[in-house]
Amino acid sequence: MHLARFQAEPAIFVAPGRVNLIGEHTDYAEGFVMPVAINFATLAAISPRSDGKIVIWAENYSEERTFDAAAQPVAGNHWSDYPMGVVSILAGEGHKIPAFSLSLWGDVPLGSGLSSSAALEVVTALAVLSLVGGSYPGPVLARLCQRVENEFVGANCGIMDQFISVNGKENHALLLDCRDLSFRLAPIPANVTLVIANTMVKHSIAGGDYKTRRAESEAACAIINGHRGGVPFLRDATLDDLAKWGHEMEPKSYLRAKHVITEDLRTVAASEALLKGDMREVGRLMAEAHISYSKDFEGSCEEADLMVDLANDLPGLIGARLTGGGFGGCTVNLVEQDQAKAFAEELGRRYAARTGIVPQIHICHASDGAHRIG
Ligand code: GAF
Repeated sequence: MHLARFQAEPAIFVAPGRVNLIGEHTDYAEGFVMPVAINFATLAAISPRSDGKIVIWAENYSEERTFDAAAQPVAGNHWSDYPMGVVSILAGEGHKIPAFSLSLWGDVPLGSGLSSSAALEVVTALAVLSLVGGSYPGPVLARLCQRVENEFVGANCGIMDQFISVNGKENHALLLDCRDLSFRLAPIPANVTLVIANTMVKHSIAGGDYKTRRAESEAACAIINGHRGGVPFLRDATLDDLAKWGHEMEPKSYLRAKHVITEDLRTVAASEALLKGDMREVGRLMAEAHISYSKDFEGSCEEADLMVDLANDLPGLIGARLTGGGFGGCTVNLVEQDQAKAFAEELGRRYAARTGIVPQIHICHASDGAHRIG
């Protein structure tokens, strides 16, 4: 398609979406997360131009946008904010941005909490860097793409989504320490499958709820820090701190902090269990994490709670929870491989019968992070 549209042979890159097994709303608190890159991805084809323009074609929207390569891009609440945000951040890092044609295509379902925007940022960054002859270590590239969200798009997200899109590994989950960006890979056993169930309730991190939850949890952290210092982030807080000073917090702040503090503990425990191949324990921790996300963090919604409940007694289930930024989107289910097809069909049938909404249910596997494919 790129060749036909732009009459130029492109370099082609891919960056995956992600599902998070456990560790929700802990990344911006410098805590732990355990995501997996999935086999839904965004592709970018890029070739140089000689007319001083940046022309971006988005196949999914059947839309083309043109920019002046020498001008400072401005956000416009449009899909092109993501690629142009990358251009802006890379220019700020001292790269001279050339004129180019970029074609984009993706199958990460939009607004479903599977990080379609992180995949778009990461794939664009790789494509543009290939033209300017630049490269960064994975964690640095992820940080640059996070800055696209924080500084250009205006979404106050953490590092998880960009990090896993860059650094994911086939058949593995990645335990990330969001403080120093060190990580460990834990193999997902060959007889275990990821079943991702889309509630079809749209998710967005640009909206107010994500921001409010983050602010509430940070307010609790400030109270603890005011007492004993050395707690700039909830990563540094303990349940003991909550017991001592929780009564000074707004009730909602207390609950948000309780979720984040316990979620960090669960995430580290889940990664150790996964490394030992103790899937029963991983599943138990996922179930606990969902309850905490729903009840304490109030980050779920009726449909996602229902999707988790409906999965709970299905044959083959290891663990189920709402994944990603929350308030809609997808649940992630770890399921024994030989049961996965029947599990997906029955879950879809049950959910449709209860809600009247036909969900999309995907049987997925852990994939490699972003790379060049052509
Ligand atoms: C969204 C954000 F982009 C992540 O940084 C993370 O905070 C997640 O929500 C919640 O765990 O995906």
